[in-house]
Amino acid sequence: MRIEIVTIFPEMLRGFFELGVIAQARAEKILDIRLHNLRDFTFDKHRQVDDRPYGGGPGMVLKPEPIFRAIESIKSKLDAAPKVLLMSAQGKLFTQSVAKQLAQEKALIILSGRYEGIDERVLTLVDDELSIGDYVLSGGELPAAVITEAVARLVPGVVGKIESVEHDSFYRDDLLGAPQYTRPPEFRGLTVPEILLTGNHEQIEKWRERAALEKTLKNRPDLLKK
Ligand code: 4G0
Repeated sequence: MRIEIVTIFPEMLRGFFELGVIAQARAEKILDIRLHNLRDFTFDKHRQVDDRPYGGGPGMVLKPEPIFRAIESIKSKLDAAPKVLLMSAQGKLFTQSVAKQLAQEKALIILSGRYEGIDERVLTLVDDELSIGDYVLSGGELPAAVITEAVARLVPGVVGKIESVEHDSFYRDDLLGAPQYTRPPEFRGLTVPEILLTGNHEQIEKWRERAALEKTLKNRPDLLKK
């Protein structure tokens, strides 16, 4: 899968994609992630990506021209038509189910917006405006990284065994994962539930189901109502 990210701060993201499962998948050519500096698509002396808002008001607004040029340039080098996503605090909520849909695409272009604003005409290029949750950040760079990782993990071969993806919380979207323990059996007076030490897999499975239900009730009662 190809993922093209357009941002004014590519350096915020470079290191993130050079570590862990994403870096491994890039080295194996399963993922082709490319960062583009929006300033490279300006042609004026000051490489200006933003300008004052029409109608007045504080802050600066991202200009349409560099964004149009960036997206047109990227598209011209792709074999398949990409889905174009805009990271925005005003977008549709990004969930695991959206990640699964996006993981079916051959190519994505992710445009990282800025808090102050973006010229609305850019939306004519955008298939979906996405938000990773109800909070505001200065820019869409971290949301772009979040979406890239969540989608990339679902691309076959990126996460070692498919089991490691399927056993995650949210593999089932109605129940959180059961608590996990490792050695030692007692640490600073804190013990591991006896049942897990017995090797009785039938009883262990029952315990895990109940424990998962209790955790879901405590942390995410909204999931149980569904
Ligand atoms: C507001 C995404 C903020 C509007 C981006 C961009 C949080 C998120 C921003 C835009 C962000 C999130 C209209 C492009 C940039 N903050 N929750 N800041 N537009 O996903």
